[in-house]
Amino acid sequence: MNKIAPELENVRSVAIAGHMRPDGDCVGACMGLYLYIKDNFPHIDVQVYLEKIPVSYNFIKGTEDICSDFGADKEYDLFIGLDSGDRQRYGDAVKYLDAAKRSICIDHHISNSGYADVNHIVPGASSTSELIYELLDEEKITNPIAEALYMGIAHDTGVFQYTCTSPRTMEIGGKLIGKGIPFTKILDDTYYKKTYVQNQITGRALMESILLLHGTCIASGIRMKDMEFYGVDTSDLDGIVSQLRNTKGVEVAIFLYEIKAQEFKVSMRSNEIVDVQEVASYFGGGGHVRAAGCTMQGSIYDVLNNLTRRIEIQLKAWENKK
Ligand SMILES: [Mn+2]
Repeated sequence: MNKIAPELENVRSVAIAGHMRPDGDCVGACMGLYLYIKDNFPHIDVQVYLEKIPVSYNFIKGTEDICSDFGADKEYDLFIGLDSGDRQRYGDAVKYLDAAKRSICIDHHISNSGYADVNHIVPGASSTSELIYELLDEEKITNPIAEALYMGIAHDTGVFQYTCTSPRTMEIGGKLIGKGIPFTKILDDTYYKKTYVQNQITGRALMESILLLHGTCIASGIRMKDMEFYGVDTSDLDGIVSQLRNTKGVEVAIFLYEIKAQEFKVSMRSNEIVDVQEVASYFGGGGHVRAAGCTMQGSIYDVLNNLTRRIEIQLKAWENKK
């Protein structure tokens, strides 16, 4: 697929959906594409399905049109699924994929199984928002579209820092900035600034972190009762794993949070050596080489034991290759 326009020929209704607990890239890509279709294909009935998004993203034009209730059945001519490596990631919105006459998936997860009729998957790309940028006609990218895509690219690259950032990513970032969008404010409001309780829970997670595998791995976890104590929900925990990764000497950071008794969501980040996507996939999850996640059962100690065993295999293999 080179451009999105030919895919929209003879299409009267489009559903756009992204993954559960939508992040900046997911929302940026969905909204960028949504606004583009609204602007350029006014005869198309287009609807975005996403779970509730962080309030700081509400400045993006059109977010008030997002449907977060997946109760109604509807058969769309075309379903466009974004930033989701597998069908389960859509949650209950997967029914719009199943019912649609045709489906397209646009994604950059290496673990993507290619579940749609047309699969545009570029694992090397920084973000789904970057892929969306390439599929649009540059001159038709308005400021609201540029704001959405810029937020998405910036979030998934750690503000143009992670290795997934290519010269092309920077070029696109430059083009979007060139449109005169308030990029400093976008980054401050959606990426850097934390609420007081978000900083408190991050502090707690850092304070209680432990070093494993001779200091090459750092791990921390938050239990449901801690979240209740601070009055936070899971979306308030987003920056913690990256903060853990910023520890000198550490190759892998692991952050766990309890979702029910003896069940944890696991986020992992690595610096240079360990493919955390391989580790996450082994336990039924997925993601990217330097950022991945999965869900695991057992006590915190069981979970950490199982994870570090897989990480150690990779560290030893790397050690032996040296
Ligand atoms: Mn993404």
